[in-house]
Amino acid sequence: MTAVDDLAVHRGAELAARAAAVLRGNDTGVMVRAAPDLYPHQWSWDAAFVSVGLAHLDPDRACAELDHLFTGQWRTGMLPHIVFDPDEHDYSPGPERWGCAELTADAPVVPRTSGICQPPVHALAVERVVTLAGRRGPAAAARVRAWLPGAYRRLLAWHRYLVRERDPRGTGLLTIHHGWESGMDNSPRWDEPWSRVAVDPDLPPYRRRDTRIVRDASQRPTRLEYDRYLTGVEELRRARYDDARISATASFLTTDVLASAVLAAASGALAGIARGLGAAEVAELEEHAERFRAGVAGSVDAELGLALDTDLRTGEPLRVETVAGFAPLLCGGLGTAAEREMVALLRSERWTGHPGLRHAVLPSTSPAAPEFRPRAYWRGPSWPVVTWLFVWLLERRGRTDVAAPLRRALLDELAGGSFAEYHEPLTGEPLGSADQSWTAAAALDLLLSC
Ligand code: 2M8
Repeated sequence: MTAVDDLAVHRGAELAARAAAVLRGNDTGVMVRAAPDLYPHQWSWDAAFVSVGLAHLDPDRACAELDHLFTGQWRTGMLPHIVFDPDEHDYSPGPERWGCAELTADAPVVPRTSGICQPPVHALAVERVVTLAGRRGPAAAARVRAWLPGAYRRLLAWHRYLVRERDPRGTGLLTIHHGWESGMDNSPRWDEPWSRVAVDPDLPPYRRRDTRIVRDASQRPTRLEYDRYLTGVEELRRARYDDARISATASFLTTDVLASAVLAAASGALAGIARGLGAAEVAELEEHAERFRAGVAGSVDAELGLALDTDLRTGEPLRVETVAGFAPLLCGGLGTAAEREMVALLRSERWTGHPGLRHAVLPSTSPAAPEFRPRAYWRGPSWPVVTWLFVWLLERRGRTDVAAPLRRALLDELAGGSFAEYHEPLTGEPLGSADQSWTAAAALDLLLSC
């Protein structure tokens, strides 16, 4: 090992130690907050990512994190996008605003939860927790193996909910009821459908926490955007969170290619877990994986070369160049030539090859697109967790050739050690919340899994 290698190893160890300290610092004892101040509760896909980070430190704590999320699971099988910390009252929209337990018997009374969901990365996380526990020795592996059957039943109910309620016609594409369900809150993917949502004239007043914590308003959604998001929540309340009623009445209703690709990959992971447990649902889960892979592959737009969401209220594709368009790379399903073209696009000047980028990671919107805004929430900045998801699932599919440069660039982006929620992609400036839990989890996984 040369002196330079030595230094790199030392810096990597230091960064991993700081990432571990972030997860410990955000741990309330029962859940890891998504971020220390901005997001003081447990978010669904954050918890899955966090469990992978935790599995590097303490696999039992990783399982407990997922178990806590499972306590919020609805009777329908839905995993809600937020499980609220009962001791934290200053977050909007909070549990009273969602009013789930008051409006439907499907929601748990304890803990309080939101009434929507997020991309189903959980089975992928569990697959990884099992692998990482295996590396920590026979005792840790045995404890996680003992935990696995219970987690499997929860995940099966979650996947069956998505397939049954969010793709009732078997198209291989998930429907979402609110932009927040995509996890990419005010991505320009959703501008068109939100533009048709008239703000409820009787919208109850609200006090935002985000703009008090992130003082630079340009980094957060605008007042009008937030009014529309909360109008969307009011509509879901009026439908009493009933999926069929929402499909019939909600103003915002779209497909989500990224969540669909995640479901395809996660169904493959869950089928593997089922096989290992000798469970009866292997064929069912493999069929889900196949159906959603095909749905995602079938959404690729010939002109843009990206997979597109569809506005289900107009039937029109949402023609915006966002990172979600690379969804087929997460789950496969394109033919060899089509995948080659998509990888070439990813490496091109419209994306990671853009000459202005500080790091060749994935920005949330193409820097060459008219919608690109480098500081605005989900409209241009790069989210470390998103690039990590691509690295992880590309490697899982054996595409290490595509993952390797992303992995290197992401480690460079993370080297500053602020564990920022997102970065200005042209300067690398950390933005949003510092010490974001899923960013720390990404750093731990990248540093400790090579
Ligand atoms: C962001 O979402 C919340 C609302 O749910 C927000 O904007 O206030 C998104 O980035 C979402 O994907 C993430 O799960 C959440 C917590 O990190 O923050």
